[in-house]
Amino acid sequence: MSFDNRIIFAPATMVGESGITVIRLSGKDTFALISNCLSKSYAEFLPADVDHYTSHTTHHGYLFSGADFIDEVVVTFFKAPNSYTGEDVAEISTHGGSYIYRKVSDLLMKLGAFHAEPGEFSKRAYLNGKMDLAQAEAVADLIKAKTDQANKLALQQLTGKFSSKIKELREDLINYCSLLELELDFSEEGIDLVEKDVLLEKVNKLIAKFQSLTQSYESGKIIKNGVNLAIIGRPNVGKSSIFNYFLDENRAIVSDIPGTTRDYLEEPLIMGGIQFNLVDTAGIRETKDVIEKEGVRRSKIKIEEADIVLEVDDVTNSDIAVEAFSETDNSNKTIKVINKIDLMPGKSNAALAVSAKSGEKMDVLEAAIIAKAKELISRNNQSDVIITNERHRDCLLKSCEYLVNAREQIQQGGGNELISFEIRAAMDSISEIIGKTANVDILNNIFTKFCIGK
Ligand SMILES: Nc1nc2c(ncn2[C@@H]2O[C@H](COP(=O)(O)OP(=O)(O)OP(=O)(O)O)[C@@H](O)[C@H]2O)c(=O)[nH]1
Ligand SMILES: [Mg+2]
Repeated sequence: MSFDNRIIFAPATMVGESGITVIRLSGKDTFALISNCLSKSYAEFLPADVDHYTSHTTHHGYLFSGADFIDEVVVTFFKAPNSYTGEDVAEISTHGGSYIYRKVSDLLMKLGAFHAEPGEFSKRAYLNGKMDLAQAEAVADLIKAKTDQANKLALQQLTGKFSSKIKELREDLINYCSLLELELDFSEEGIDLVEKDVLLEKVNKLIAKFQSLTQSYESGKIIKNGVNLAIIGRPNVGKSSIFNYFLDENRAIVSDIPGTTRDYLEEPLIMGGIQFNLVDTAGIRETKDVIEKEGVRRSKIKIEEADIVLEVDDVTNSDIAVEAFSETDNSNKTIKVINKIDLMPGKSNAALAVSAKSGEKMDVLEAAIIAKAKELISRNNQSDVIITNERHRDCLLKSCEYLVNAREQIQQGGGNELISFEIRAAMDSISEIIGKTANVDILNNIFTKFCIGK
């Protein structure tokens, strides 16, 4: 049996105690398979004539494995090509519960269906031309989106706005190649179809467009994956207390013993509609303790990886307090904050002096963090379309390199073959984004990251 003819199935909803579980099947002969186990009668197995059901209709019935009654179900049919995968698709809604799912799964396998691989439904949708590769990737992003912004970007990509932009750029490149190659055919007649000055200007404009799209990834990745916010500082200043305050739970151990946090802790958090990955780190100090030393080393890595660093100090340490108050610098990624202001209320005039214990001014700190995150997101966002996918960014970078080579060729008076070679390579690279030139490895790499059932 060839891969394409296999009937695949997977739960489309979470399996467990719930109202219903939806099990999706896709592939040629899906309807015949269903008719082998769907009965209109509860009392005995009377096969349903599913071949006569019309597409996009829902039918009540009883699922049997031979004489064994499994569950009362509702089945929805989608006939090829008007389905998610472009193949015949059926969705069986059973009662929720893992036992029922196991029984249905055993039955479907007995009837010749196979468990779907992660992302296999979307892969089939792509291979059957129901969506391009960037749109298929957006399906996974949409499922994972945790904020309004991430959701909007995934929807933009899913509905093809991003793909249209890529196709537009690709069309431009195809036109330039065609003209250059056509001119070669007329080289003996000395006909000039492409004015090199005009081409140079067009290539320059394209390079600028590619660069602005590539840069938008800096914003896109933050919107999609969250802002990495690391809380750092010396031992005992209240980093874990601030961490717990924002999470609204006692996630990290807090004690008055310096060096309490050994390894870093990481938790997701949404503030001001922005997703953050909040990291509590070990207090940084010189130490002979091997475990604490390792904690400090890991803290330093987290500082490197952070988009925003919250540098905490203790108000009772007056030297540090003065230094920190004067160095609130909004141009870099650090926000300096003084904690334990409840111990020295006189210092509370400073903008970022807080108390994680009493909650005083913690709202001001939250607002400062959100403002910095917003600034980060808008900083690299000059394009009308935002890249959220590293693979797309890499394809654009590669494509841009070829365009830079093409520009050099034009400037140095290179022949049409050389210029057109570079432009064609640039075109192939951006074509990979929407999957026009994607190979099997690229596809596998993309779809194996999907969840089962999508
Ligand atoms: N008075 C007061 N005490 C605080 C405040 N925040 C934290 N503390 C206390 O300071 C001590 C240290 O707090 P932690 O949150 O464990 O400090 P830390 O920076 O994570 O310390 P390490 O993990 O050892 O680096 C604990 O006794 C806390 O109760 C505050 O705002 N006011
Ligand atoms: Mg700590």
